[in-house]
Amino acid sequence: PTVALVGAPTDIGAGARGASMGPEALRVAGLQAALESHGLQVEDRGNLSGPANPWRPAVDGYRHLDEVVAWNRAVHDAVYAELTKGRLPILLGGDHCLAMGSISAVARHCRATGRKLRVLWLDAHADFNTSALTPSGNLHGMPVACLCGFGPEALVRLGGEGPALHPQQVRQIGIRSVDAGEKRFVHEQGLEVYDMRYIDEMGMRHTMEQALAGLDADTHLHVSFDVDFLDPDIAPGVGTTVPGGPTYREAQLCMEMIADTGRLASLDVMELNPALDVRNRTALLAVDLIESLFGKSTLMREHQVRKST
Ligand code: DIR
Ligand code: MN
Ligand code: MN
Ligand code: MN
Repeated sequence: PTVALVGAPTDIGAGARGASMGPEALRVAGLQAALESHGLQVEDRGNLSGPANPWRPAVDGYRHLDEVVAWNRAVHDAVYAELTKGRLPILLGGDHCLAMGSISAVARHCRATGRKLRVLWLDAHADFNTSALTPSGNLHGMPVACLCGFGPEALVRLGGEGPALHPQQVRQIGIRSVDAGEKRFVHEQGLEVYDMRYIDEMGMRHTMEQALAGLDADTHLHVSFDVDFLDPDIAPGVGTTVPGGPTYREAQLCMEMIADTGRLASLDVMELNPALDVRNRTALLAVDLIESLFGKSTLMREHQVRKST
């Protein structure tokens, strides 16, 4: 299908300013040309707009709730429109709170078309805080909880009636920073988490086999890629670095195994912060990984596939 790029230039849910420049950094890093070089048709829809970041303290456990709602409505509407047209939307973030808008649109599309939905959440963080649990009030730490129904009405109902997701539809990969109350809540809700300890012990190959198990021809696979998933040695350009993330090859294998399923139907690329980057290298790495997600393979594998067909 045709890929549609949708920029959401805001840091409204983050704890550091600068993710608002993420969409442009990904464009400058050559995202569109890279996808086109693999034979994909790409349409850049430009950037959405929304309220400025007032940089205020939390009120009742949320920072900038009204502004976060406004941005997520814009994201929901744009992503839903692309899915309806049969496009494969790529949301260019922007901070990770905007995954509420994109995934609520994806869930609504799946309900309308009778498809199953699986969400892969690639992140250093579980993003499963609530207003009662959050240490920061930053809504980029809460999107998975809100999507599962644990959040304010206006965010839980972005995509219509009821929560967008059941916790059972989510697989989290790369997790290594979870707040104390958040950790208890993750266990209570039964989220399937492949944390860094699991990846260290079992390897990325086994991890991805588990996380991708059970996908069928009827499944819409959504990948929500928080760039802080990656080890900060290779990806310094994010607001909340956590040491001990996947290496370059582990991240590539993760993306390649997702590509091999042939089920990828929508994508978020979030939390890239050019203000903290070094000569746009994190954006360039993100583009490299997105190429793998869309089927760029290693030379040996392409050779083997060609021989066997
Ligand atoms: C922390 C940091 N768990 C919080 N979260 C995220 O503020 O809720 N950083 N998502 O990227
Ligand atoms: Mn569709
Ligand atoms: Mn994160
Ligand atoms: Mn995140």
